[in-house]
Amino acid sequence: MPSLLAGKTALVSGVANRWSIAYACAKELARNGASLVLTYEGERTQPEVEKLGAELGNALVAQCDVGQDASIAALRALLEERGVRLDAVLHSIAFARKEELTGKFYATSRDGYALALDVSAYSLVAMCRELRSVFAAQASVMAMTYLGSVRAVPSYNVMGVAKAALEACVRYLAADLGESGVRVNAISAGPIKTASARAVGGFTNILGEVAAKSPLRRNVTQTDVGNAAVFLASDLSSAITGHVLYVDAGYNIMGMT
Ligand code: 0WD
Repeated sequence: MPSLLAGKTALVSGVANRWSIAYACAKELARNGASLVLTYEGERTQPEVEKLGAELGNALVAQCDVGQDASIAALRALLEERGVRLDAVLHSIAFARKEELTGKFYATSRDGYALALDVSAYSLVAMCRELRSVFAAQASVMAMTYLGSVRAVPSYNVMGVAKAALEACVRYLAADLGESGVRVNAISAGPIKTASARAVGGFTNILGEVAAKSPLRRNVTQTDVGNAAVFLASDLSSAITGHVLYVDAGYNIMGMT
């Protein structure tokens, strides 16, 4: 079988543990021939990410707190020093305070709103700006989003607003970076039980709704999303940019069921 990503290097952010969507993406990217750079937020996640990085074939593991420009710049310096050029970059990071992910959206605090948008959306802009100098020609940047960006999903609240901003950032970045051959896309994944997802109030109901009402009558797996990441990282998607690719068993197309 020809390796779709042979000779390419992919940086994957947002691996926290084995259930992280980013971990499945890293696994599928590696299985299709990519060399990996995995980033972790801080000391809390470092040991697990180092362990998973070793399992995935000696990935280069580095710290990057996307809430800090200096941390992203330090990552760039490390990549420059090692002579690493990035053919693919996956942003798989989001954060909102747990109390903002339940109850009424209008209860969102000013600083909770700013924090959610900073970590979950602005960070993609900062990553693209700071890492641009280590992008390979025709690099593919991908960000993980969710339907709550375009529909009001109970409890998703401020994270829906952050995902709307993230998707808009994808379009503006695609417009900016296209002239250098760089593509920027989002994957809108269906709900998957991960540590972050469990913070959303009533998450089990969301899973049940998709299983019952999506055209394919099932939920998606981390591997479904990983396969889409392989496609977007590969030359098979060479003319696709600024796009939101739904990997949700078709749930987003449904009106009344
Ligand atoms: O249903 C789901 N799980 C969906 C998730 C459906 C559709 C989209 N997504 C999105 C999320 O919003 C996020 O953008 O996919 C992305 C990955 O989410 P995940 O795999 O569900 O969540 P998780 O395994 O918790 O990984 C997210 C990680 C954080 O994990 P913890 O559990 O430690 O909060 O994002 C990382 C962190 O490791 N993260 C950061 N990394 C660097 N700098 C930062 C930061 N400032 N903040 C959080």
